[in-house]
Amino acid sequence: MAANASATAHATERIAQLKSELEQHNRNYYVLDQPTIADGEWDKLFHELVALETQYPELLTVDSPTQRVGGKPLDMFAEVTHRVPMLSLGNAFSDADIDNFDRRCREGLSLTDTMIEYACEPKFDGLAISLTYVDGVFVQGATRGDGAVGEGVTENLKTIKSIPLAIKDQHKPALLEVRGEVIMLRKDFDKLNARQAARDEKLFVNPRNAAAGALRQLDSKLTAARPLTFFAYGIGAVEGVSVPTTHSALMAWLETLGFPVARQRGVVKGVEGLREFYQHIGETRPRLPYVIDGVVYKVNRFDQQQTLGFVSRAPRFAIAHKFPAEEATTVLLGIDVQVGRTGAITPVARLQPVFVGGTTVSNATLHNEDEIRRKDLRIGDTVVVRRAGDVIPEVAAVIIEKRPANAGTFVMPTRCPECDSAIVKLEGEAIARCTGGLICPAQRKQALLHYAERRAVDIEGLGDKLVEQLVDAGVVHTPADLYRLGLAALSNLDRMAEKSATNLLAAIEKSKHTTLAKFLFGLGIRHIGETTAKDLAKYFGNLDAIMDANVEQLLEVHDVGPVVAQSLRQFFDEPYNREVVEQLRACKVTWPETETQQGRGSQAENASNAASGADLGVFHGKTVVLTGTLGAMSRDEAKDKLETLGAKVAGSVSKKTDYVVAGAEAGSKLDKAVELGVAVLDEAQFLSMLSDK
Ligand code: D41
Repeated sequence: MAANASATAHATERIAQLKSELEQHNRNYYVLDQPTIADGEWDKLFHELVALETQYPELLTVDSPTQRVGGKPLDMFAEVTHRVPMLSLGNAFSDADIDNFDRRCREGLSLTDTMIEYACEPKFDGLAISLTYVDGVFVQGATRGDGAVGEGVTENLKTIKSIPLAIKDQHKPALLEVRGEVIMLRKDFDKLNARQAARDEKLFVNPRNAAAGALRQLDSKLTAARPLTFFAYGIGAVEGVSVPTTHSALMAWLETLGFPVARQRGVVKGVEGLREFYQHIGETRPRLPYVIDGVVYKVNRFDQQQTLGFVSRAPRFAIAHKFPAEEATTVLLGIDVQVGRTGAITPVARLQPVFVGGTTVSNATLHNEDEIRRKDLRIGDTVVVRRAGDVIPEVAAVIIEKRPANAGTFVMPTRCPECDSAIVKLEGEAIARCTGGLICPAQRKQALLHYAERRAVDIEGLGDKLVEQLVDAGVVHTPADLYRLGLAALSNLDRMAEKSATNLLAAIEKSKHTTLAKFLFGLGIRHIGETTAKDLAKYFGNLDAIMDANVEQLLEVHDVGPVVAQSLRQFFDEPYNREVVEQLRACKVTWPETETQQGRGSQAENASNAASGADLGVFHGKTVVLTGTLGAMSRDEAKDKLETLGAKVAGSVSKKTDYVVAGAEAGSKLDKAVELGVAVLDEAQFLSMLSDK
């Protein structure tokens, strides 16, 4: 027994030593950016610790570095009420806004001649969180949520190596809440996207989205696989320790406790000082290791902060000074057109590659012909390209003075660049379309992707890169060809491992069992969205009845108007389309069918909904929230448009929101959307969805 006790004592000591060494190395690497040990050495120490903790499970503690790897997946995040609410920050966009801020602060503090001392720091573009330490040990982490209640993401936060699991101090406070932002460093973001690309998976638009997605995983092992970083900017509740009396001293103190804080901090006096700081950070911004969207100014002295207090949820003593959307000038090399699933032709600017807003931009959408005319774009022009946060790059303006004498005008092609079919523009429509239908390879690719969508027959793993290869290699022309694929054909493709090929074939096989509504939706008939497909399936019960119905019969269906009925008729009158349907049936794509309900008088229940029925599109039946300023239309116009399309326009973002349309200077609703994982559309995406019904 004595030998046992001494072995345990020895293990206890060694575990403590390993924990402290490993956490110090973590800090050196992730916080100080100065690694002092080779990766292999670190692994050795780590595995020694794992072995000891396995042998002596009673010695395992929550603050052990072995607890950073992610644990069991959760069913949902718990609600966490913040002990001290997490406030929001007001925004300033101009010098005048800053003058006003400083004046209000001076008035609030009755200082007429003295300059206020401000602490200045970068504004990280990430997700605000709160970390709770009890007796120096990290016990709970939560998102900001609405400021009062957030989501418990403790397990996910533990995987972030720059977040200390235990406070590095002799006098550990009984309670300390540390507030800050979770972000992804640019280099980690680039690596992550390179990995996504290599796996043929979707790329993240920006570090903020990548970080938000990672933090919202219910399975912390998935968070652990994404490289996140944390920076502290404040505190919440504190007990059992006296805190410094200024913000700058607080930051220095947090740093000694082991928390990462921004290096680019400053203490300045008066508006002039604020302006200089803003200018300086603005200049260094492109070289910073992280994305920032502005700077934050805080009255440095806590007693003065207290005097100033709050207006609603925002402190009077602090403000975020936002940077304008990043802009760069480049040359418009040409204008190509892109063909969408329904043949919509979108002009795309080909640009001399330019680094702006965190990425290299070589294309920008031009929406439609009218937009090009409105902006007076000529090929060869020097243009201003703008990219703010998440949004698709856009051509903001032309620098007319730099226009070369031989600048060319854009002429909408009359034939599709992909299939040479005629391009037509109907009266009153802004969008020109390729008339090639499924003969057009571009439309065919989109049609295949649409057929494979989750809301359609759902073929998991059939993404755009794969479809591109399959169509270009001439292996797949129609959805039916998917069911004729074998291992041999797939293994000839780039980057297709046998395992993924087998998985894909299994997913294709599985998709053979579907429903009539999903199948019908999957055919990608113009104007036939998910809801209309369901209504048609319910009304007619079987496919033949739908294919053979005349316009009058189709008009009997709930929400089907003349445009939808015409579109269905046109589709099924095309022998090629019928042929594809027959091939799919021959490939044993099946669904439960019922006898036709036609004429059984099921219309009564639908009568009240028999709106125009035309133009059913992506927004039909969806809940949409508008925020920020749109360039192309007023908010009321956008609301009208959406409502005409059958969407509900709501005033606040919740889990039930389908889309948030974020215009310029979108604020807390956008934050909320990101927090809840609601799809966010920028103006360009919104406009393109409005026109591509
Ligand atoms: O870097 C940031 N995003 C940042 C956010 C920062 N440097 N300081 C901040 N300070 C505050 C107060 C003054 C209210 C403590 C903040 C935020 N708040 C904040 N982040 C998200 C909402 C509020």
